[in-house]
Amino acid sequence: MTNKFIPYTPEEYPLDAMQQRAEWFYHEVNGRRTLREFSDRPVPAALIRTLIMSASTAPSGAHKQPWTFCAVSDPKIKKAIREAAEKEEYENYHGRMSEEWLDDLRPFATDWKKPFLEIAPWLIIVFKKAYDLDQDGQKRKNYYVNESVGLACGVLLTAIHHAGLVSLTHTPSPMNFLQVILQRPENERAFLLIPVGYPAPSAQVPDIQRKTENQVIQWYTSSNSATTG
Ligand code: IYR
Repeated sequence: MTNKFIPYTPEEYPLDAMQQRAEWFYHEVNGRRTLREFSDRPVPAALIRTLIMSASTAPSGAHKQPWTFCAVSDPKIKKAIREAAEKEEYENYHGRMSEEWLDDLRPFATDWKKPFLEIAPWLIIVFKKAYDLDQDGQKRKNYYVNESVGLACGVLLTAIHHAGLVSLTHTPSPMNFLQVILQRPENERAFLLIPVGYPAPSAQVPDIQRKTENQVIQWYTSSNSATTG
């Protein structure tokens, strides 16, 4: 199928305005923190819809958008998810995780108990789709599914923070129970579970530092690259 091409002219800013916008954005995203203590204060579904639609703008392999976002506020479903997640996490913390892994997690004070799965007003469960089914029920392959869904989740977390809410990137493992509880079709696999809401009034976060630019950027410019040949 050939696609029609249309013009695309993004807004261009003078360089100083561009630098300022970049710095504002850095300041904003640098203020995002993963939170484990949520308030039960309600969040309107309309807001969740808009945040998810932002996530769904992410680039994806061959523009297949290989994702489904399940937005759960039903207390019965949240309870079922909590119970199933805690069952798996209990096993993780009592033998399935290595000592090194448990040591690495100690600063974050996590354990097998996941009360936030019932307290947060919304759970967004992101599913990846290895393939889609066309009208005739034939499998249509998706591409770079992990990369695509990972990008969409990054946009989602950024949109949640931009709106003034908090989230937790939760990875109960294994996650098959989510497919069962939410009755998802065979082509969908749970990717991330993201509680969303307001922070609990007393919420605290671990005092962590982010890596510096020297630790995360390697420059290869004409003034510093080693030349070959
Ligand atoms: N899935 C477990 C363990 C866990 C693993 C990592 I890596 C974290 O950054 C945090 C927790 C849990 O959710 O507790």
